[in-house]
Amino acid sequence: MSNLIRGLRGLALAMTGMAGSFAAQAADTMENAYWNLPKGVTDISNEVWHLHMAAFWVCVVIAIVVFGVMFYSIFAHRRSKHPVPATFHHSTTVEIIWTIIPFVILIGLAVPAAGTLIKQYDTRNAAMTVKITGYQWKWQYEYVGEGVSFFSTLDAESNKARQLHSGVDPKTVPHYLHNTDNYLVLPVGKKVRFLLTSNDVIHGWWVPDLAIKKDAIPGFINEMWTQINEPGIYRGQCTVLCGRDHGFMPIVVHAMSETDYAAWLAKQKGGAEVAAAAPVTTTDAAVDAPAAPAAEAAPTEVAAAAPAPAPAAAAPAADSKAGEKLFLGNCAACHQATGAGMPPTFPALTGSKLVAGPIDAQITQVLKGKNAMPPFAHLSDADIAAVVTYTRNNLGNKVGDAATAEQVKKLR
Ligand code: HEC
Ligand SMILES: [Cu+2]
Repeated sequence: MSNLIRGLRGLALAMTGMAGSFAAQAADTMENAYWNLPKGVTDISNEVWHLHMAAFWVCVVIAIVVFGVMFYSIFAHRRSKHPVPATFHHSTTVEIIWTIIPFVILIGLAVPAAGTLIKQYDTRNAAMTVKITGYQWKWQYEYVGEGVSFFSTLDAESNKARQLHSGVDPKTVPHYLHNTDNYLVLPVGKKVRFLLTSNDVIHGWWVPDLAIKKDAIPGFINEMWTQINEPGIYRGQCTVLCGRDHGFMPIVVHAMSETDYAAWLAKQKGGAEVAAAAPVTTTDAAVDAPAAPAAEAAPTEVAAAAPAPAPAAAAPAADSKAGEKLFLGNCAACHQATGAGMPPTFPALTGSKLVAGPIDAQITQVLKGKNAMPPFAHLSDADIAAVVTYTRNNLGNKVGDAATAEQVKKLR
């Protein structure tokens, strides 16, 4: 007898143990599954994840109950068993019950969801602000009040692999279409406010690990915020169909410790100051200067304000790395990395009459755009000069002259 009890108790223990470990395993799978919403790295993203799971399990239970009753009824009351249907109708009690239960479920989901939503919208007391501007097809990040600003475009490797007949297997490219040239660097443990807008069409800024997703709308400024708990690299992308290259404007956030962030910021500022102080004419020189690694990332105002006398000193930098980078980031999507273009819509720059002709005409076209070519006025004078110089002395062209930042400034 006591043996039987002991045996039963053992069995019961084993069963609860199994159920417990199964539940733990299921919970673990849900947390780490690539197909589920990621739990993310902020308090808000954790709250969002738990809300999502709560709603999911409520749906699972409702589905089991509703389909259970339905299938049971279909089977148990089939016509072969009950040829004469029952004639009852209308039950006030049942109607009240099936109104109250969903009402309670909805309130039960809405109350915590509203709490999280209110927190998500509370952008007060932020330690810093980053202005994000969407462009076709890149993002600009401005560290408000810091004088640091830069563009973030698809990384060169992904960009190369995505070209038609590139011969590069995208599977060999790390983080294919999910990598950028410049990361948005943020400190962990600090509340960061974002001001989100767009320069052309509606874009959407989305980083799942931060549980942030909002539209960037021209003429409007949307606000959002985050406070990242763990250092790391978090990837996202534009989520609003924003034109032909919508799929090629990823987002990469690099969260680092406060001290690392401070060092990074100081470096960016140092670079900008060097660029502003350097008495250079050709942007190639400014951007290529080893002392100014962040010159491309320098805010437009700083670059434009650079004292730049001595125009004659400009030498065509035929192998300008900065010009090449700008070309790959801004122009290669249409004109191809080789300059071959995609005729008839996107003309070749190799052997182009405009490129071989007067430099002012080419600068103007890059500034103002023409037909299907968008304007690039958002680039700094220095950057436009660099990219124009690049096209005139590379891609099979040998014009031999160089554009200067002042020329660009005059033609704006
Ligand atoms: C979205 C596609 C697109 C991008 C990006 C683009 N262009 Fe163009 N580009 C065009 C189109 C389309 C034309 C032809 C315009 C026309 O004449 O109707 C053109 C024409 C040109 C021409 C004149 C070619 C000729 O012989 O007619 C030059 C030079 C040029 N682009 C330079 C650039 C530079 C420099 C950049 C990067 C800063 C750039 N383009 C980015 C689409 C683009
Ligand atoms: Cu977009």
